[in-house]
Amino acid sequence: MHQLLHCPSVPQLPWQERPKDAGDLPLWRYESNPIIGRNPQKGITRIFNSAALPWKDGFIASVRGERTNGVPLTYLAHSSDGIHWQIEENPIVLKDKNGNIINPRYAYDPRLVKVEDSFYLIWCQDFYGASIGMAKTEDFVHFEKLENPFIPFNRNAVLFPRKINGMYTMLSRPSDSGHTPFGDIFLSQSPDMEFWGRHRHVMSPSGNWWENVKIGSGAAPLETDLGWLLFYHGVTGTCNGFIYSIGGAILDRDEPSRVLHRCKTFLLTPEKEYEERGFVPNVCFPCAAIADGDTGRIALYYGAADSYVALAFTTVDEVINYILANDETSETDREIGIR
Ligand code: BMA
Repeated sequence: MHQLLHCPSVPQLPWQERPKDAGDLPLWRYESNPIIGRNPQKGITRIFNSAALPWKDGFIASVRGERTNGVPLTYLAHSSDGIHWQIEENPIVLKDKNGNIINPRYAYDPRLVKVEDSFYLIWCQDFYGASIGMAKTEDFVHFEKLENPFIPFNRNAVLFPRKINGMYTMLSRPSDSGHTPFGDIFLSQSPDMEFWGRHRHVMSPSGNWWENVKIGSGAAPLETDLGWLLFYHGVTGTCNGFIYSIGGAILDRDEPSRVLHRCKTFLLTPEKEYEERGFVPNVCFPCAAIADGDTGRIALYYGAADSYVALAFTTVDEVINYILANDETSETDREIGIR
């Protein structure tokens, strides 16, 4: 049996047993998906690509709210069961160290990660071009905007939930200014969450067709006995545009730029109406995986068709066994990633 490490109990984790007709893949969908539908609140037309964490007796989420003027901003949302969400009326307000409000012009694909005793919000924002923005909070009331970790263009940043070899560690995906037709996952480290360096290559798109155009980190990695379990998105191109599926890999615990195992098939691909049809069709975009240290259950939150939030389930044992049974790494996966 594979185990989660350093993982708290989350008895309130949403859960449904695997249905008999779930097929071969290790993730199965929540039967009442999507959990956040269209026009969820005044001024917001769609919520998708959003991240959740356990908070007090329930959950808190940073959600991507696509507003009626077309500009995405990040909102907080609250839930007691991880399924039904109350979205705050106004977007998150960020302040710099001196207390000045410093809100981004746009903010999308937020991730939320607890590292030590603080919560970090990470998103894509304008920094004279799309790049990564970061803020820190202890109470979800006051958010301190941190220095931007990277120069443009960059997207899909997630933090590891603890320091590795004494360093804060982040995955990200350097990109271009548009709908980037390439992209590898890289790793960077920082002693203080301000200065980022010691960059390493982690993984590139593989030769497998479902992820042959670009890849990007999805959920913050979960620590297991075998390594860091990473859910990521893998993209392929068709005559009708990109298709986003969910992939899985296991990174070395002490040297996470080394990919130890990588699944050659997707773990989930668009096939339900809410995934295939929407503002951008055929998108499953994972942003958060919440695990329960007691049972090994995992709830994965993903954006569907740039229109909805959906939920899928697995267990640490089931998903790792599936990745191992379909393991295929390349030389650039296995190496440390420095040239
Ligand atoms: C990516 C990001 C995501 C989006 C995806 C599919 O480039 O912009 O926010 O879900 O495209 O449209």
